Amino acid sequence: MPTPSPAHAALAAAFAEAFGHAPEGVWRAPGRVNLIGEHTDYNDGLVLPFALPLGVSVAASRRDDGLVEVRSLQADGTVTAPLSGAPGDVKGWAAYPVGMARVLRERGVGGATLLIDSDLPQGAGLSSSAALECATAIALCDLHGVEVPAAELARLAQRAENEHVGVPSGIMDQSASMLSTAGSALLLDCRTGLTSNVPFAPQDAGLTLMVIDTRASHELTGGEYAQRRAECEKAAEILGVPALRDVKDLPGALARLDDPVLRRRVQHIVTENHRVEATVGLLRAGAVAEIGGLLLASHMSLRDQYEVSWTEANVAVDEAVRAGARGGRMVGGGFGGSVIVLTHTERADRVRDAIDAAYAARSWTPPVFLTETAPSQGARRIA
Ligand code: GAF
Repeated sequence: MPTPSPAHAALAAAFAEAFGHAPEGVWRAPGRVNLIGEHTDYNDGLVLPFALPLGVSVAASRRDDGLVEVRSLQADGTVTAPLSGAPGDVKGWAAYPVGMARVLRERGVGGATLLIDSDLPQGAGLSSSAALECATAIALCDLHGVEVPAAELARLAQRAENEHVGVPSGIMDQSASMLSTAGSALLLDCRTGLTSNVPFAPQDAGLTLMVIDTRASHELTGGEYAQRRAECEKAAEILGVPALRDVKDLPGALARLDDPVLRRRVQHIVTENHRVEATVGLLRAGAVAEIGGLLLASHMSLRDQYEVSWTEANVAVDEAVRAGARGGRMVGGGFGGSVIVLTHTERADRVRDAIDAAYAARSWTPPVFLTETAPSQGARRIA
């Protein structure tokens, strides 16, 4: 059994105070940063995320009365819901853990009392939802002695989000949270489910990967995400392929699409899959600095072709490059959230100052530069 850290001991103590008995354990699942491969997951394509040290912890105890009871240190009130309930009867943040418990019920997993704590910034596009689902999933499975392989738990967590929260998200975030390994990014083929670890240690090459919360809040429930997904499905249907991953002749495909919006979406998805492959090739060759140009190309494609970037992200990336960074891009679903910037470590202060100054000149809420960004381990029991 791992030794509890002070934060986890405090969560266990808060659980005991809230519910009158000690939890049976504490479980934790991380948020993620996607190095490259954006919006490719629901097109059966390639993604390359890594897990952050930041995440969601869950202190929990088993219950056998067909109920799940959830409380969060970041929210008011307690939600108690039947495992047999229907999608939509629980709203807000509680829909994620309750939805997870309901999906797991099909595997013979019962209920629990859960106290949740998160050190992920809210609305920063770093997958706090997936972390919450995955931490809940491993806690419930452990408590009820049900073994489900991690890749399958990721799929069940995706289903919980799709069916019980109503967000048609792909498989990337839950896979990153469940399957990541410290020191590596996770190459995931979203069609086959095959994964491999790609060592990612920019500091060994004198580089820093900055993760910057642009303070423009991100929401997947807004409808734009679902619209992008529908556009991709429509383009694939017109082109007669199972998914845009299968488009091999890009000019030929573009010539067959009359709608300029669909042409732009296809352009992004097809080229983004190639950028993931190129990034993996460079990382495996030990040429970390060279991925900067690919990050930048991804950003421009998400900005101009996929049209999911936002003003603060564009300014942050532009300023970073002007200040000498190797590259950078928006990460996640878009319309708010975080950017990453790859820079030589000796230039990191200059890059940071340039972004801060650009924000100040526009009177924007200052960005937050995350300090804990090392590629970390996926979901696990911690106490
Ligand atoms: C969000 C979704 F949840 C992921 O599945 C993925 O599509 C991502 O946006 C874009 O790459 O994080």
